[in-house]
Amino acid sequence: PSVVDPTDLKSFQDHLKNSKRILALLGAGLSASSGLPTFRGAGGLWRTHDATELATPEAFARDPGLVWQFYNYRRHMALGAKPNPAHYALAALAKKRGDEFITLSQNVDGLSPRAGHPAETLKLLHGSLFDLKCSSFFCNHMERDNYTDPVCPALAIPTEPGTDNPIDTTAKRDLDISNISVPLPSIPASELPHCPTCQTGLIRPGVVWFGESLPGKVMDDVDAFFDSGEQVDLIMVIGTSSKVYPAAGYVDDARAMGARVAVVNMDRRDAPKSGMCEGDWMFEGDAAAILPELFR
Ligand code: BJW
Repeated sequence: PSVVDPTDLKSFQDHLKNSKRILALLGAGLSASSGLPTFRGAGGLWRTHDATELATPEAFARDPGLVWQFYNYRRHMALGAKPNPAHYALAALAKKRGDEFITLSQNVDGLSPRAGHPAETLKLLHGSLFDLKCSSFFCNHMERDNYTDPVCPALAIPTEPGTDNPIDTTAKRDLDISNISVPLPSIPASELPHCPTCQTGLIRPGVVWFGESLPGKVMDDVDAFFDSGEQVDLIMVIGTSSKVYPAAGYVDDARAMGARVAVVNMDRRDAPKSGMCEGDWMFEGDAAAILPELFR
């Protein structure tokens, strides 16, 4: 492409209009202005824990009550949050462009579906907070769209008297699981939800933790998009730090098929790993303000 200003709205809009195969890769920054914290950087802590350290099978095996408190809290916050203008702008674009456009979302908060994003072209790479599955290796139990809050009575979140505001216990409890000398407030496994199918396994959130495979059907759909061999015209990388694979790798896959890259992020240092190339765009700021402009 000829030399373009990486912040030029018009050249992006022209390219979007002329693009036939388009991808969007979404991350937690998309939902930041809906009030949901991101994983890394400011807001990346839950109580005293690094959020990414709780998103592992090892953390769940060690202390399922702690991990469930984290996910139950996130379910509660996501249910109370509303999709923002960025979710709606993407949903409208998806409706308009049909199967020319697929959205690969790392988000588990349910806000894109609630904004009306068509399910057929929304690929939830990391599952959903509202899917529940059995943690037993031998059991396939899975329940979709469970919005029970709290997920079980033992996980009820204390609220400020007379309000629905969850009490912020950050300062009041030290829950550092990496330091066993700190007494842990624990919820015994017997009080957590158990699998109705096998009766023995603990129920866990239907999200993808580190070291786990992404959902098979989702991977098949994404592979089919890339393996068709057809040119990809554009990938939009929105509100993600591009640090987690395989999601972050889709940018290079799209580039290899001819795509130009448009990044929307509060922080320009979080450009994809392959860096910025000639012809790419970088729109720095809040996705909720930028996307409605980009898709106007
Ligand atoms: C705004 C904003 C605003 C803020 N507007 N922007 C290749 C190389 C190296 C390692 C690996 C590799 N392949 C696989 C791995 C291992 C691992 C991995 O990637 N590790 C890296 C950390 C190095 N990957 C996996 O384990 C994956 N599984 C896998 O590959 O299976 C095969 C396999 C198995 C075993 C061995 C090897 C291979 C699974 C990854 C699952 C990730 N799960 C989580 C938790 C999901 C459940 C939950 O929600 O709790 O997914 S971790 C967490 O990170 C979550 C997110 O989806 C994901 C990405 O984070 P995201 O969305 O980018 O958020 P942030 O916070 O990082 O960034 C927010 C951004 O928004 C920032 O840039 C802000 O600036 C910006 N922002 N406000 C616009 N208003």
